[in-house]
Amino acid sequence: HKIYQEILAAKKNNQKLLAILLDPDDIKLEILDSLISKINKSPATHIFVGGSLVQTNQIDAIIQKIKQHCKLPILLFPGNPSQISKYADGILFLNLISGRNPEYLIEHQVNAVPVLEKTNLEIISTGYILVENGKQSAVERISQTKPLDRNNIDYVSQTAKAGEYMGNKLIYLEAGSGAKKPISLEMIENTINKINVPLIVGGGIRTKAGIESAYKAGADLVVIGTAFENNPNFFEE
Ligand code: 1GP
Repeated sequence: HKIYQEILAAKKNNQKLLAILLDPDDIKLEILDSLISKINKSPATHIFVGGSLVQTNQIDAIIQKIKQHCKLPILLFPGNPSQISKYADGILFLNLISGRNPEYLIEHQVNAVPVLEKTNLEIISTGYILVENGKQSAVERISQTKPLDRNNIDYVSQTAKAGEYMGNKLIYLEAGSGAKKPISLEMIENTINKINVPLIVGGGIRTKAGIESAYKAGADLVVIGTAFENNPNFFEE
């Protein structure tokens, strides 16, 4: 349980974590080397690999290549069991607890077991909460679930707490990739005050100031996908 223990230790020491999310569909293998060198120069502490709908069969190749040149832990962030790669270090074993679709609450998870048994991945149970952000997200479309109301912050933190009670080791507040509005600071504060497990926040965070304010509000780990994808110099500027 090395990766999770490190996340817990960071939380204890008030050391903030940053994940760069790479969507295998958007990555060309030819530019991966230059992306990896940007990641190595960035403040990132983790790499997440995945997306709601990954169509490529390049996940293994992409992860193997990252492993060769980068020491950061690689966590799968899968939309379904076909996105599991034994070459990663661990997997966010997601439960879409904002939704009411049994496929994303238990069915995919059951189907993932025989795949996971052929790997040594560290499995980290993660309560995944999709919050409405002003436009429909890929998660909403693919999972056929409704996001939670961004104005009902008590219901969001109540959902997070239920996830913790059910055994989730991490809670992930997700506005959706490319969200118009990121998770509000008030929602982050309200949630972190309620839960004891580390809190991941992502979706629609486009600036360094946005990252800093999410940390100040209580996020333990911030995820940056689109901003880095659109501009690999994001962390240098
Ligand atoms: C999406 O939370 C992640 O699952 C990251 O979102 O692409 O908007 O950074 P962005």
